[in-house]
Amino acid sequence: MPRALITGITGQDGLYLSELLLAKGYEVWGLIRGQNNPKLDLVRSTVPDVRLVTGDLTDLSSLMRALSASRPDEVYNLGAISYVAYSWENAMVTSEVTGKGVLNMLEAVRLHTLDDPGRVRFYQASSSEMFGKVQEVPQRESTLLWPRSPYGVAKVFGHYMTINYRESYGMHASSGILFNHESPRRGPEFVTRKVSQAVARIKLGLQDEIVMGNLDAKRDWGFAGDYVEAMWLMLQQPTADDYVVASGETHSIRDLLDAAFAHVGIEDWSGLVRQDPQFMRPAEVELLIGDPSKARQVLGWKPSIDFATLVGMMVENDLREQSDLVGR
Ligand code: NDP
Ligand code: GDR
Repeated sequence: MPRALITGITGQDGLYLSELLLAKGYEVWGLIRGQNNPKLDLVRSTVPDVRLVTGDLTDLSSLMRALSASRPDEVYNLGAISYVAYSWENAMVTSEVTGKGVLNMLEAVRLHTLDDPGRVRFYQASSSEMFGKVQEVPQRESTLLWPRSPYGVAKVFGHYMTINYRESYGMHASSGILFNHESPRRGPEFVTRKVSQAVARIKLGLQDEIVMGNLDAKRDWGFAGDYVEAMWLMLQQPTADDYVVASGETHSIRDLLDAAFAHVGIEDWSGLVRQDPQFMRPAEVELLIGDPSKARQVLGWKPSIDFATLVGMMVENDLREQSDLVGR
């Protein structure tokens, strides 16, 4: 039975990846920071077979202990401070966790596998936020990186450290440059879930309006369940490499609002959405659209869920959740 250790098990991707690996017959271990985390209830109820081990990406010794306890064949490093807007207010801690945390995990794996550096395969959760200011459209593996947030800068550090450990020590370390991926499990601070929740509440008469930031930014959105499959595929390749994972389509925040409101039968949402500077970012990533040809050709990966279906799925889920909350 292959074994995997996942950091970021309580996040959106951690849950989907756990389900995927358990279904494939893996013994799955998840790194958690402590027991007082409300998101742990969801992990315990959704994937009760996942074994939990305590550790923190800022603490190398805890990562070494987690590796000794789980003895993994594959490590998926999904843990990070992942909310871009927050990263300006907390640039130092974002650098420590999202940036230097990757180095800690790589170093822990290196020390754990001195006898055979390729023995443990490593996945790093890199991000389309690394592309930042538009240099090329669509963005691909070779596109120049120009991050626009402390989060993006930290991800660039982690990305190049992963490449460096591969080249320096012969580690099987791959980096997935994933574009935005969403689901009903997305955190409510991210724009898709914020919109799906608010649209459901407006439809149910529980809320009057949504207060938003920049409506002109464009993102390449896909379904998280599809994207974790690409992570796994990367670690099944004979050699480690870097891959863009994206849908190849882009939509603005306005398109997102159109799709979400249309799903509940509202065509004109102009009176229901207000913009407020508090949700504008000091520097914006204006346009993301990825070219997933390499992932398609080498990994045989392609997304199964399109933008409209994704938004519909999220709004439906929030209609159910919000109705249940009111019914209680
Ligand atoms: P989430 O924000 O949902 O989850 C982040 C996870 O990181 C949580 O489990 C959190 O644990 C954990 N974490 C935070 N700080 C630490 C720490 N100091 N030590 C260990 N773990 C920590 O992210 P997603 O699931 O959406 O994303 C997974 C990864 O992929 C992240 O690295 C993200 O940056 C990256 N990514 C995501 C994309 C997306 O569109 N979703 C796109 C591209 C990259 P806790 O519950 O304890 O806070
Ligand atoms: P992003 O996701 O920054 O792309 O990072 P987010 O959903 O937060 O923002 C997407 C775009 O929407 C605009 N926006 C708003 N965003 C939020 N959160 N709230 C608002 O009210 C709002 N109004 C407009 C933003 O300005 C932005 O342009 C996500 C994270 O998952 C990262 O961890 C990951 O690396 C990248 O996706 C790829």
